[in-house]
Amino acid sequence: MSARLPRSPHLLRPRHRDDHGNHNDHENPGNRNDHEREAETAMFTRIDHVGIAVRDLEKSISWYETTFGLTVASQEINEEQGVREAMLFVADGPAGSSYVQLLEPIRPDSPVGKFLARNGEGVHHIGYGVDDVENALASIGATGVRLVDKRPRHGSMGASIAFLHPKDTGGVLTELVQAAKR
Ligand code: CMX
Ligand code: CO
Repeated sequence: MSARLPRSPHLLRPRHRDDHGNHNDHENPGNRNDHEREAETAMFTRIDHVGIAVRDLEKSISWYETTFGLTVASQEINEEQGVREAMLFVADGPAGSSYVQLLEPIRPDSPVGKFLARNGEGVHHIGYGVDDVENALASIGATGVRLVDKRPRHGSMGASIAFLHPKDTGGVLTELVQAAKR
């Protein structure tokens, strides 16, 4: 089905690696290296966060603080998403910061409530950083991947977010995150 739709150069661009897992530059001799070209063309700029479903937010925050020494960057309730949540800072990178997002459902019929009932606690989704979430949605949608959100919604720390359907992304609920301007 997706073969008939316009294809995004972002999604189809192959990554060249040699047998040792290193990038090679055979197709681009004497030119810029793969990392430089990827930085210009890749849709994802970083892993923004890993979302984890938890039953008791305070208990989980304490465990992450005590065990891994992480600190809470923000804590909020997102009524629309049906969660109480905390972002725990992991690291800064050139394209922005990375976090662990702990998610406790505020309603059993919410996405995280249903996930917990079915699977118990664990990894719920991956959030990737993008420069422009509307452009990313248009480009990904054109490949035939179902968009849970056709328009961006309000996410943690003022970000604009949108989800892709896990049934079209290899079973991994995938979130696009355009961080708030600093
Ligand atoms: N990861 C992988 N698969 C998932 C999933 C997840 N997190 N959540 C649901 N699924 C799968 C289920 O296992 C189920 O598969 P089967 O049909 O094979 O059994 C299927 O998707 C349908 O599951 P469901 O529980 O009936 O859920 P719904 O169809 O009602 O909703 C989805 C699924 C993805 C549309 C919904 O979870 C959603 O809208 N998610 C995006 C919003 C969200 O997750 N918000 C919370 C986080 C907020 C934040 O990060 O800020
Ligand atoms: Co998230």
